[in-house]
Amino acid sequence: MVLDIVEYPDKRLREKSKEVKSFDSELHTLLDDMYETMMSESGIGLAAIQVAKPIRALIINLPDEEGNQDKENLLEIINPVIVEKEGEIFYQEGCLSVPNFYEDIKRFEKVVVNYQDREGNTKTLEAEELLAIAIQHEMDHLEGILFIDKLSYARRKKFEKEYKKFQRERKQKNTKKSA
Ligand code: Y12
Ligand code: CO
Repeated sequence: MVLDIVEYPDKRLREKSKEVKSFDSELHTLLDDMYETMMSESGIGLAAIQVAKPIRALIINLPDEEGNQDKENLLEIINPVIVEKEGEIFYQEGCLSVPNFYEDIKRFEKVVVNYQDREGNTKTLEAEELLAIAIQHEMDHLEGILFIDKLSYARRKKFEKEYKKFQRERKQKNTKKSA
């Protein structure tokens, strides 16, 4: 089932997500629904809080060299902890909860993450470049942090203005459509 995505400036995105303790069918259904939701919106990563579930779960499905998002490459990451980090990388990030806005953000270039899978098995993942960026972006969501929080004061001000305009125009378009 495709779920509604919580969008900035909704306060729910600021909640700190709670540790997952039950690796049951409810969690599995949520992960399946998150996947459907992410794919329906052309996303490559989604945290549970973005569908209003404040638990420490996230999914990532990066495209391969041909640009195909193969479900075989889907990562379901529960209760992640970064145990090693190094380097620096800039990448133009976007977020399904902050539509129509992209900005260069600085992240660690490599991270090592301990996490659990949907069955509760403990795993370790060594990630670099785009995967490392996606993990850090999604893990920020678990703390209530958005990539726009990392912008300079001036850039954030510009973003707020542009975003309000985007929201206004989208609302107008939708009102016209339903008239
Ligand atoms: C690198 C940088 C950021 C991430 C986090 C995951 N971000 C996304 O999955 C963003 C998806 C996204 C998709 C959009 O829709 C289309 O492109 C059709 C989009 O477009 C609009 O909002 C209009 C914005 C963001 C992982 C790795
Ligand atoms: Co995001």
